[in-house]
Amino acid sequence: MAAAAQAPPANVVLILCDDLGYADLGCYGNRTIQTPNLDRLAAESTRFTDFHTTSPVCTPSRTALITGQYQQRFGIHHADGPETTRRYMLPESAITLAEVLHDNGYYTAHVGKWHLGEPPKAPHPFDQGFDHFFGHFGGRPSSGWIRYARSMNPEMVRGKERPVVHQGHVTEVQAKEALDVIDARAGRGPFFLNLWLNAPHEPLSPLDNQAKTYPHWSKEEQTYFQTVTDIDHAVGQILTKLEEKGIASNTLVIFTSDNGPEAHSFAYSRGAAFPLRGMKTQLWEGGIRVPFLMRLPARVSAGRVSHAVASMLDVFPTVLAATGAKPKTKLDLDGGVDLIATATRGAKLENRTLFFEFRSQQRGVASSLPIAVRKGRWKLFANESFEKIELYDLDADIGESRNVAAQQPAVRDALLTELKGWRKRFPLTPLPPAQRVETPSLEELAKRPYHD
Ligand SMILES: [Ca+2]
Repeated sequence: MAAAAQAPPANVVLILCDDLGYADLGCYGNRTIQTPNLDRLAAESTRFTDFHTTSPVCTPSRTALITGQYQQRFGIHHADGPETTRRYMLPESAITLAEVLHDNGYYTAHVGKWHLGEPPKAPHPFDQGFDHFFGHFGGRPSSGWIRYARSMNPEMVRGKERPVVHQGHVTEVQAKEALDVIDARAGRGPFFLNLWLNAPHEPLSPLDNQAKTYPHWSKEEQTYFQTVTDIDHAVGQILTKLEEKGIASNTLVIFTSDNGPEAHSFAYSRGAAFPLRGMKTQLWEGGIRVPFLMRLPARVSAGRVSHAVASMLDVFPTVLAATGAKPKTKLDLDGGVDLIATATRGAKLENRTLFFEFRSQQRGVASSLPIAVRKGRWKLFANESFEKIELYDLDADIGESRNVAAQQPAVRDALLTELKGWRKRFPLTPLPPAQRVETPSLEELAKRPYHD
């Protein structure tokens, strides 16, 4: 105990991918995409097989990660984006993980995609507890404007400066900044590096080496697979850097994704979620169950596979437990648990209840029912009036293909009662007004202020 008390607080490197599918990594069963560094990380980590985001799209899922609270508290129901007609932002009143760590003496850096609202209308990451910002505010690199987004030579914003074009692929650019942060901060007190990679979200660009790595696949598949392999390369560089700096043994590394894979009708998106049903924008498992690796040598079991029913809501309390950071005021978290204690004990958390909601339609993609509840092996879906009900037994039917609501009335009614209780706590709120915003010209964008 004395040694533990003297150990410096753990650093935190949190790597969040964008739209990375449940089955996109070798360590999650993909037999094509090469991810040797992530497979090694998995062998040194506890690997979760049943980890869920709170939403099948970016902004709500990221909100839950950074606040430990359901996104419904902030009225966030969909991805923020000027061209999706509705705007969402994380208000300054939210207490973020970065704020708590900052208050406990951590240097806090955000690198990569933010997507919690675009300044100046939304709070800047500096107002959400970060000391350092390098990335893009919208859903895609460059500005939030889809027309100008690109993954090669992307524009990035540093602090409150205007965006600047950086040479190279967006993953390389973001990884380089992450390495620079580690170089600058290692040995100077604890740090929190929040690396939210844009990849493998669109826009994807064909990459130089893809045909060599994946010779027998279509151009679209090659592009997507190489994009994931490049994420793997970036993670390998970061792990090596932690070792070189002598801080790997005292750094919590988390690797996950914000939601399931994009529909294959989108350009180069070829993500996989097998054996799960569904994808991004759907509440079937493929939209919300994602890879989750957690490494903290000496405190997290290496090589363990955890089947715990885990959630993005758990990240906040897990990081607090790993770092010993204490919030200034009592936090009002939404049922998240410390996964280090859980993973180490091997508990399955079968009695906890997780809730999911996604009410928007995506063009060309089927919709699941809009609200769902998960408890142990069971998952129940409902529509907003609770007239349509589906119940799936995930232990027997991981592909959610057989609705057993009629065969399991007791389970159905118990979960329906829980779902109604949650709905009462987080009432159905109207979506923000739809806006049609004209895409500005590049000249107009160049004049756009990035700070007040
Ligand atoms: Ca996403």
